[in-house]
Order: sequence, then structure tokens, then C-alpha cells
Amino acid sequence: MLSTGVFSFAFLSLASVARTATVTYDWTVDWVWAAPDGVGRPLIGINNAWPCPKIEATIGDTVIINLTNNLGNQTTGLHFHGINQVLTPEMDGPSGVTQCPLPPGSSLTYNFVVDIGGTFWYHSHNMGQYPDGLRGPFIVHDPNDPYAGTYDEEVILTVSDWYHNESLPMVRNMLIPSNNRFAPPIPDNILVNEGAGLQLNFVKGKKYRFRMISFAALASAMIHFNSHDMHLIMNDAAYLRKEKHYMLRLAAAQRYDFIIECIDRDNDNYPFLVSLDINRDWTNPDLGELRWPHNYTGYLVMDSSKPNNKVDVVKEWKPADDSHFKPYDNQTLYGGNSNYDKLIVLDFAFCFDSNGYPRACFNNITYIGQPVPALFTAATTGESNTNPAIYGQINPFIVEYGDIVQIVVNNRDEATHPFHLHGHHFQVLDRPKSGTGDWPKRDGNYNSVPPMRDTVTVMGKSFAILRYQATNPGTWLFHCHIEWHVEMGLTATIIEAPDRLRNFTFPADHLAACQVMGIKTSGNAAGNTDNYTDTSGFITTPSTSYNGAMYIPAGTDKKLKQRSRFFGLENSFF
Ligand SMILES: *[C@@H]1O[C@H](CO)[C@@H](O)[C@H](O)[C@H]1NC(C)=O
Ligand SMILES: *[C@@H]1O[C@H](CO)[C@@H](O)[C@H](O)[C@H]1NC(C)=O
Ligand SMILES: *[C@@H]1O[C@H](CO)[C@@H](O)[C@H](O)[C@H]1NC(C)=O
Ligand SMILES: *[C@@H]1O[C@H](CO)[C@@H](O)[C@H](O)[C@H]1NC(C)=O
Ligand SMILES: *[C@@H]1O[C@H](CO)[C@@H](O)[C@H](O)[C@H]1NC(C)=O
Ligand SMILES: *[C@@H]1O[C@H](CO)[C@@H](O)[C@H](O)[C@H]1NC(C)=O
Ligand SMILES: *[C@@H]1O[C@H](CO)[C@@H](O)[C@H](O)[C@H]1NC(C)=O
Ligand SMILES: *[C@@H]1O[C@H](CO)[C@@H](O)[C@H](O)[C@H]1NC(C)=O
Ligand SMILES: [Cu+2]
Repeated sequence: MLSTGVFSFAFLSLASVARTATVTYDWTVDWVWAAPDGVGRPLIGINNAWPCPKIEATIGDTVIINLTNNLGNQTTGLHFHGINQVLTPEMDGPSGVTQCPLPPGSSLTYNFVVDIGGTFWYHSHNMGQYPDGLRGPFIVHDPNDPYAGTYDEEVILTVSDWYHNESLPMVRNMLIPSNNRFAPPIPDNILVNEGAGLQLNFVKGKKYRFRMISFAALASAMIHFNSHDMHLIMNDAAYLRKEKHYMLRLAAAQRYDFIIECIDRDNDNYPFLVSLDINRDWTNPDLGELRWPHNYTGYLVMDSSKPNNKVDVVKEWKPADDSHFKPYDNQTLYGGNSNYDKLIVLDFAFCFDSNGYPRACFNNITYIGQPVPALFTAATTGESNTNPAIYGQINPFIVEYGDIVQIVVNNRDEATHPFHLHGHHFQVLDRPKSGTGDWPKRDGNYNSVPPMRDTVTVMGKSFAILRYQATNPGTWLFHCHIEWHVEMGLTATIIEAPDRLRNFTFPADHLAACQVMGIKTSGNAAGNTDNYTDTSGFITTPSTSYNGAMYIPAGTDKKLKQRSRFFGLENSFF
């Protein structure tokens, strides 16, 4: 069943949620053959199956995942998107940041406490790997959910763009000098619940809590239900005051929880439409050259003897403006309108590296992974760990414990981009429309009760103002969640409360993974433990040969590698 692709997540029964203090998963990561949209391809699954299973826990639970890499030819790792990893920064998962890539044949245990409830997801955060399938839902139940009792059943609804090629060759084709317009891979299809043809049981009078998650690598998803409104209660695992909406837009990695009541009408089967938005800016008709190429119709089925032949017609997509959603707790903006401790201004534009390869830059600097992951540098360089220069070209920004941090993203590109922060949810103080230009370098009148998210869409040629309080020591990425742009370097690193990371110790399996990979676990970005400000060995130009997550055993002769690529043997073990 799992490999056929026509797969529906069953309705979840609330009664079946076990209230255990520890939730344990034993997972292998494997190549699996599947055809989610009818086209077969190799996919990365878990325990020899795909779609990947869901993680389910209750607030306060410890989640333990023992992950074994059985891929043979690729490294791996997992990130738990939206889980803030309070006191466990080493469990966040991005390769080269908080851990080394997990090599084939090795195991690594993720062990952390889930502190807030809501709808999350997990995914590989290792070299463009999650679009190959390594992603799944992560649900955290909240015993004090303010909306408990206002719905009868829960439904997970995942949406994603889908590619018939593997990530590695697609990113290789993207990172070439002739791609001087920075074109990303364009999806071949759309998946809902990792397959096609979704039909959900829909019973008169019942209320359903949808947990909608975007697993996308590039595209956003517009959603509309025929004859039924969405009563929105959460965005990105942050409660909202209940609001009625008829269209929503989920950017890559975002989540919406909403309640739909099966209205008492004519015992019909109701279509819903999910449309893939790969336009550069859906609000700008001039940039709609790729308007809605992939539509998906699913059905809420009241009477299974009736045919599902209706379609949901949407004349124009006008999704709700999520920058004006209202947080449930009425939390006002941290610090007050223009009162904050640390300002980080990130001007995003596409750029070229010194070899003429297309890249994405913050402040004219592209992120380049360094020999030593940032958290290891922070943990092993003593007093020097407050010096951003020792971390190498990872766009490091130091913030102190307790700082109220304001991040400004100026998007100089015409397209919209969804930005995600690890380690925190942030308030969205302002997110003006496309064409507004840069932040005017002074604080305006911000939304005094701003919504909280972990991923925000920044409009084309415009900006966004985000704020959070730095009470979570760690090395946290801030990046565009378009996976193809991550591979272009559209990432910054917040080094948070480094004074509290000194002498941080890593679990033995983390260190063992690094050892197998031949990666140093102490010193500055190049592993220099004598002179932290000595930048020799730092990587300052991105490699011209992109190998993605391909496993290259430590010490493999470089020439042999190049020759094997030349002969098209990149999938072999040399
Ligand atoms: C993790 O799983 C691997 C493979 O099944 C096993 O060898 C290892 O002992 C497990 N580790 C832990 C900590 O359970
Ligand atoms: C997928 O691979 C085929 C064959 O190499 C190529 O023609 C096509 O352009 C690729 N698609 C993408 C999105 O890269
Ligand atoms: C998808 O649906 C939208 C809205 O109904 C429509 O504008 C668009 O043309 C559709 N796309 C395709 C490929 O049918
Ligand atoms: C938030 O404010 C609204 C409107 O004033 C009010 O109805 C609601 O009770 C408040 N919620 C909380 C949790 O204080
Ligand atoms: C950006 O950096 C490149 C070199 O990496 C330099 O040539 C260019 O002038 C810089 N642009 C700006 C706007 O600073
Ligand atoms: C941290 O380790 C260094 C040596 O690596 C030692 O001098 C220092 O006392 C340690 N600090 C703490 C707070 O343990
Ligand atoms: C550390 O390296 C920097 C840069 O190479 C050099 O200027 C400095 O003198 C070195 N410090 C020591 C103590 O060797
Ligand atoms: C690894 O193996 C899978 C499954 O056989 C294959 O599809 C893939 O292209 C191989 N190579 C790399 C570098 O992933
Ligand atoms: Cu993420």
C-alpha cells in the first residue's frame, strides 16, 4: 500500500493519543521505489516505506528518534521544523550547523522535549535532500488546547510540489554559469498527502480540524473548499483568534490548522482545490508567467455512492493576508514599537560568485558551509566564540542572551520568498505589499499585536520586520525555505548567547558521525584550535562541482572523484 502512491492518511482518533512521557521511534532511512503521481522514481523513505510516518507526541513528552542511515550512497539527517529545541541546540539537525551529515551505516539519536503544541513537520536538512521524499508530519497535542472540544476529528493534509528527477542532478543543472537568471527546478506535479485522488469522509454535523502542512521545495499552495469556510485557529503551531477565511496560501514549510464544519445541505460530495503557486509573485499579473500550472481536486465525501465529478471553481486567488492574523494570547510586540536590543538587516538579492556561478546573497555575501559546523565552533573556542570572524562565511550574527532581536529582510528580488528561523517563533510586525521597496531604516507604526510564525512570506521588492527574544542559546539558521535557494546560499546563522555555549558537550554518536565523515569538531571554521582568528582553511568560494548529499568517504582521492564524475559514475562508490 505504501508504495502505490494512492495513499490517504486516515482520520485520526483523539482517543488513541497515548499520554506517554517518552515517544520512541526506531528509523532507518532507505531508498524506496514509488510512484506517488503515477510516475515511478527512487524516493527516500523510512523503514523501507514511503510516505514517511508521522511523529505524534504530547506537550512535555520526550521524543527519541534513533536514525540509521541505510542509503548507502548519501548522507542524511533530520530537522524538526518549528520545534524550537530549547536547551537542545545539537538536536536541531541541519548538516554543517548543529551536526555533521550522518554517513551511510551510522546511527544518530535525536532526543528532545516538545514544549509547545501544534502542527509541525520534520525533514532532511542535508544538502537539498528533502524534495527526494524525506519529510513527514509531526503533531504535538496540547492538553490545554483552547480549541479542544470544538471539533470532532483531525485530518492531516500535506501539500507539496513534486519532481520526477532527483534533487542532485536538478541542483547541478541550476548551479551552472549559464543559469544567469537564477532559474530553480520547476515542479512536474502537485501531491496531496503524498499522492493523488484524496477522498475524506465527511459526516453531517461533524467538525473537522485540518492540519495542513506544506512539504514544498519551491511552490506555494493555494487552498479553497467548495461551499465550506475554513475557521483558522493556528498558523505555524501558534494559536490564533478564530477567523473565518475562504482562501489560504501556504508557502513552503508553513502550516495552517483550521476547522471545517460539515454543513447540513444536500448530502453532497464537496470538492476542494489546491493550486500550486509557482509564480514569482501571485499578486502581480506581470509576474504570473507560470500561473497555476498544477491543480489538485480532492473530495469531502458525504455519500460514497455518489460520483465525485464536481470541480471547485476559483476565479481569482485572493488569499487571506496572514500578516494581520491575530495571536490568540494577544501578546503585544516584544520591546515596544521601536525598542529592541539588536537589529539585523538582511538585504537579499541574487548574486554571482567569483567563478560566475549563480548564488543568493544576504548583504552581498552567500552562505558557504565551512569545514567545522557552527555549533562545534561556538562550543570549543572559549571567549573567542563571540567573534563572528571565527565562523567563516556562514553570515554569522551574534546576539546576546535576552536580547530583543529585530530582523529586517529587504527582498530586492521580484519574487516572493518564505523565510524561516530555527530555534524561535517570531512576531511579524510588518510585511508590506510587493513593490514597497526597502525598509526605510526607521521604525514605523508596527502591528502592536502581531501574529507569530516560524516561516513568513516576504513580498517581491519589499520587506518584512520580525522580532523575537533571544532566550535560546544555540546556532540557529535563518533562511529562505525554498530548498533550491538554500542550495544557492540564501542562509544566515544567528549565534545566540555564545557565552552560554562554551564547553557545550556533544553526544558520542554526534562526534562519531563527524569522525567517520572526517570532519573536525573543534576550533574555528577551519578547525584551527591554536589561533581562532587565523582564517586559513576557511572556504570563501563555493565549489564549482555540486555533489549534494552524495556520500564521499573521508580521504577519497580528489582526482578519482573528478574522474568518476567525468565518466558519469557519480552514483557509484568509486
Ligand atoms: C539505533 O538503531 C541501530 C540500528 O537498528 C542500532 O544498532 C543501535 O543500537 C540503536 N541505537 C540506540 C541508541 O538505540
Ligand atoms: C529532468 O531530467 C530530464 C532528463 O535529464 C531533463 O530533460 C529535465 O529538464 C529535468 N527536469 C528538471 C526539472 O530538471
Ligand atoms: C487551476 O485553477 C485555477 C483556478 O481555478 C485556474 O485559474 C487555472 O487555470 C487552473 N490551471 C490549470 C492548469 O487548469
Ligand atoms: C484577546 O483580545 C480579545 C479582543 O479584545 C478578547 O476577546 C480575548 O478574550 C483576548 N484573549 C485573551 C486570551 O486574553
Ligand atoms: C558584491 O561583491 C562582489 C564581490 O564578491 C563585488 O564585486 C561587488 O561590487 C559587490 N557589490 C556590492 C553592491 O557591494
Ligand atoms: C571550559 O573549558 C576550558 C578549557 O577547554 C576551561 O578552561 C574552562 O574552565 C571551562 N569552563 C567552564 C565554565 O567549564
Ligand atoms: C593568528 O592568525 C592571525 C591571522 O593569520 C595573525 O595575524 C596572528 O598574528 C595570529 N596570532 C598568533 C598568536 O599567532
Ligand atoms: C543513490 O542510489 C539511488 C537509489 O538507487 C539512486 O537513485 C541515486 O541516483 C544514487 N546516487 C546518489 C548520488 O544519490
Ligand atoms: Cu526548516
